[in-house]
Amino acid sequence: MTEMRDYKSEAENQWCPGCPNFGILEAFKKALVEMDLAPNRLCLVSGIGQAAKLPHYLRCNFFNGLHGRALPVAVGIWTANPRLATVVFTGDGDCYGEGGNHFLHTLRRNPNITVVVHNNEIYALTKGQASPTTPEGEKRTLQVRGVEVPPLHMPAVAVLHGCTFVARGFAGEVDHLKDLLVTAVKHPGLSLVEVIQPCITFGTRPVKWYRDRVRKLGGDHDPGDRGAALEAALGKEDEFPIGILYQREPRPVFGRSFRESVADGPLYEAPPNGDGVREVLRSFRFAAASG
Ligand SMILES: Cc1ncc(C[n+]2csc(CCOP(=O)(O)OP(=O)(O)O)c2C)c(N)n1
Ligand SMILES: [Mg+2]
Repeated sequence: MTEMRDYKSEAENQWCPGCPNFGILEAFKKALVEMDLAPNRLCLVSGIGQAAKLPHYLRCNFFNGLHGRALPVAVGIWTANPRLATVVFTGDGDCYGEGGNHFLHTLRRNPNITVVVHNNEIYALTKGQASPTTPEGEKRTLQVRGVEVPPLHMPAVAVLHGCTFVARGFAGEVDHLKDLLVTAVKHPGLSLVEVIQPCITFGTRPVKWYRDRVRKLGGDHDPGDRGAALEAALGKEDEFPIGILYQREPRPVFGRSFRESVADGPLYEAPPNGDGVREVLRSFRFAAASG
């Protein structure tokens, strides 16, 4: 049985005391215990930012790479070993700004990974510049006259472009978020969980402001209805629907033709193909000799 202490990390936590990121970490730990997922069956991936520090605080496999580049690394890890549960922890800047191009193409590819986006509507690590989710008009350290462009609604983009599981959680609703994370990790194919994570140091609105405006989606919301999902994903200025926004039957995952012909499980288990390698090396020799 997996227990929370299996994941106990020695790293000193660098988040501000009281940061809602702790709620996300707590929800994920609870999800891991509920799924009975041992640390050696999990691989976390992140880029740069406060959100991207989350893998430091769990004792398990992880890869902490460059800003905005978590997704291609995660796709590579999952491709090499599809038996690992691969989960990305990323920020609104990391995933939708610097990594926005990777996000779009990951939607198309549909790898079996889970992407958790801590949305605090700013670049928090670098002290509060506007991110792609900062509300229009908001004054920020660089946008001193207010943000001039409208925010990106990536969960809506995900609904439109092939993601078959899209959810929104709130860092202040730990058990609700835990349930979303469990369902997301178990979902075959790409799953996106965007988490409202107010920044208590550089944010303009307190946690309570968000708490008063989150609304749990109820039985009247059909996650299979794309129109309803889009409406929930876009939300309203003063209301943030949380829960499973969109869920439909899984679709084929990236690299399936490779998997069918070469290796079903991890690459290290694939039988060595000596003849194939020799043939490739011979073709290089031939190319070098004739070039
Ligand atoms: C290529 C590159 N550009 C910019 C930076 C500086 N930088 C580090 S973190 C960050 C923003 C992080 O914002 P977000 O992903 O929303 O995470 P948060 O800190 O808000 O959790 C930026 C711009 C960097 N490290 N690398
Ligand atoms: Mg951020």
